[in-house]
Amino acid sequence: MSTQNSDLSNYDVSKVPSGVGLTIGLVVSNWNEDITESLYSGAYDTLLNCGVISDNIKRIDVPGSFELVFGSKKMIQSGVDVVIAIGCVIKGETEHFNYICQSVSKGIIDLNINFDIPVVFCVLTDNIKQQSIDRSGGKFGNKGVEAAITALQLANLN
Ligand code: DLZ
Repeated sequence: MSTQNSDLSNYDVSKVPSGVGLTIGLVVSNWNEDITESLYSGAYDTLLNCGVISDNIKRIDVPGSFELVFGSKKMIQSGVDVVIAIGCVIKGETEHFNYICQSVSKGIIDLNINFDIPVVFCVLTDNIKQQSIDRSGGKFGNKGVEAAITALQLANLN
């Protein structure tokens, strides 16, 4: 779904399920770190705003998006209520982009099928860096904010 010309990160906190009492795991890829840190901040601030306490927001760092699946599995096993996998893959000159994007999306689907703890996909898959900037606190909002809201909705299902 395209986010062109829209900022989907404005939310009404009264319509988001409360985060009070929840423990949330954020798994952060260090590739394109400036982008993933902005996504992390967007998610973290949103969780706080929706009632999650800072002590209940856990963080694991992984080297790149390919490792988000393993990091998310470890986070699930640590006993959190929901996981957000944060990454940014930017297309280069080779096929690497396709392999990483397919691996991480398929891996996160597998985790969602095999565990009862939801894992939210907060991975930007962009052609150029400007598209990532626009979606990590720029003109198209912050996908970290949207991922945090999705996480609270999924935790509420459980
Ligand atoms: C190797 C690689 C490349 C080329 N590009 C990215 C990228 O744009 N975003 C990202 O998150 N990670 C990238 N990586 C690193 C891989 O995800 C992974 O960390 C390595 O292949 C080691 O398994």
